[in-house]
Amino acid sequence: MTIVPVKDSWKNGTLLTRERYLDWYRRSVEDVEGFWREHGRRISWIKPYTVVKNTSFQPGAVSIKWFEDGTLNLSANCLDRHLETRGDQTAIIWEGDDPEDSRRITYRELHADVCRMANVYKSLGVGRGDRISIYMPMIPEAAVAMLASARVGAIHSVVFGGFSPDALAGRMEGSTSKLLVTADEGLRAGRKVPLKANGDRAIEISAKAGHQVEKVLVVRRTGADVPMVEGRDHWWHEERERVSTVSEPEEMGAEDPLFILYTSGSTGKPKGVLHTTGGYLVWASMTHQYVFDYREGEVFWCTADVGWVTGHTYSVYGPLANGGTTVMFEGVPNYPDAGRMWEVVDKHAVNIFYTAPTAIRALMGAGDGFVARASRKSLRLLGSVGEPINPEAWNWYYRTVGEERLPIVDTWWQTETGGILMTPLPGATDLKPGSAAIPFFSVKPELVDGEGKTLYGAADGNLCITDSWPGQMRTVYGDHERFEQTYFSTYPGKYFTGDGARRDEDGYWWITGRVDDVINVSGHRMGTAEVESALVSHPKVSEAAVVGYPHDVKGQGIYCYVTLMNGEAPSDDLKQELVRHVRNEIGPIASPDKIQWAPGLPKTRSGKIMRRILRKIAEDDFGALGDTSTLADPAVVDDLVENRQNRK
Ligand code: 6R9
Repeated sequence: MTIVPVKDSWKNGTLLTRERYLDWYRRSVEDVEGFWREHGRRISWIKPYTVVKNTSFQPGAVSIKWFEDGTLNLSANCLDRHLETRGDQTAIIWEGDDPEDSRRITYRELHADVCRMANVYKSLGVGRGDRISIYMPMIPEAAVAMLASARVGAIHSVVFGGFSPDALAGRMEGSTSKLLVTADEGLRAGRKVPLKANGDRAIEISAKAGHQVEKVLVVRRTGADVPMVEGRDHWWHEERERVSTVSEPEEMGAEDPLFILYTSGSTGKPKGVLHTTGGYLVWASMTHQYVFDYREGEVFWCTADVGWVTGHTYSVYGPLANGGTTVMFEGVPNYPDAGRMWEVVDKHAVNIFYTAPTAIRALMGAGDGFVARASRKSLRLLGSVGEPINPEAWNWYYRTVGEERLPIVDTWWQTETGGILMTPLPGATDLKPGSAAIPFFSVKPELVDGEGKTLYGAADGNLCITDSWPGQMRTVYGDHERFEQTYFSTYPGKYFTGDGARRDEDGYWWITGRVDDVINVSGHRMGTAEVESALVSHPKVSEAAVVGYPHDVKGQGIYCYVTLMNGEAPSDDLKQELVRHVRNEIGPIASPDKIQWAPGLPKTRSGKIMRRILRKIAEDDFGALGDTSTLADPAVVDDLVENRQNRK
């Protein structure tokens, strides 16, 4: 296996040398409180904390609190405290979908707009503790809406603009949002996305389910003529003129909720992951600085949409907390063509570029010519996140994009973890393609086998984390029991990540992928249960089972086994109708890649679908179906295998 040793140029001027990492890591686990008592001060507190850590992973008593008696305001940390030293520095570089469209916003301007939006929120009757759903394109106003929410002490729930009205409705109901912030339309690859219309529809759906969203704030993006409901809907550009640019930030407790972000799990509806203010911000700012070795004045570009946790922590909060310059990109990697990313890198002199393997694979497929068209000379560091990166994609990223001069940080983390937990550190770690390398400060990973027995040395197993870190989620919004059940009951006393991992003989960590019923499609988490419930909500479908299968670009594709109602005839038209149906129910990211008609599904005698077998069939791995003797009707497997083979 190849190892890329740390280059001298990566060590040059780095904050974390190998010695310092080892020294700090040791202290961060041996004297957790002392370590964070010191590093918690990197952000500004209104009232300093005296208590650092108060956490328990014990089943029945899971409770996570960091810096609990401190008070602060997150937007003041990201804005106000920078005004004196860097008011005129660019905070956000916005790059529109159209290559002609871009904007630079200084800290002073961003601060003024956030204050205005905070004042608009207040005028709409929204404040401390209220929930705000944000359904926006990647425009600066999305960040403004988030920061303004934090400023008034509200709790935001950002919903990815690619989600359907149904999905948005479920999230607005789940969080009982009072306000929806949206735009007239979004713009992606030249195509318009009817955000306001979707929002209207979602509000109707929620109202039927008994939840009334009271107000809608609409940002004008494309200028489309969208209907406005008198008394309920307000234009941001009009309200903005009526309010002042002064807004006192609310003094919040460290453990006051900051945001809810819905994410897919192995069962049931998406969970509202809740993050609070103090610990999250410390973690966001600390990881952003050290993992990316972020240096004063650098331009940082995380390509993630703010609809995902990566967009929260590394497009908005981490870089702004550190007084950095962050790029927000509205478009997609292959529009107008596959050279767009590298063009943007040159255009805005990007120093750090952080993206997902799925994008890397797609661009790799488009050929090296697009990369060569740009100089990329500003780049100093590359990052990867969202799914395991295969060695081929890693090597292309390293050789072709980075010309073997840039380190790659392959960062492993989750919505639940708030920020990066495992990663190489550019000036300290030799790189192994595909390995997330080593744990960040205070992160204590552990491998356990199926019975929960701890594995030592080089081993393969289920990845747990045995103690808390400041950025950890605090609860599932409104359902603490589900929080304990999902993360702390499988291996009592440990946080179970849902991922499998391997630790090699050098102590490097390799994430092998989800071991639960979550699939990772283009770096986005999708619960197989969600897609199944969308499929069975179609009148012609009686049953469905969904599994992931290897996909060249997306990492995993969505493979659906569908049993039709008695008397319904399978057809290609019906397959297309089902694809459309799932897109309407959830959104385009949940589009089934393959549908296979299944006269029956392999089930145990107790009625449990044996997904293990379905995964093997989807992977064309018929030799490894394993024991089918516990099935209620082993013959269904033969049927499925035969259908699968005939399809070719
Ligand atoms: C940040 C984010 C989390 C799941 C996680 C894992 C996978 C993320 C990874 C990775 C291998 C990496 N994942 N980063 N797998 N290597 N560097 O992606 O959050 O959307 O919640 O997904 O993504 O399976 O459990 P989220």
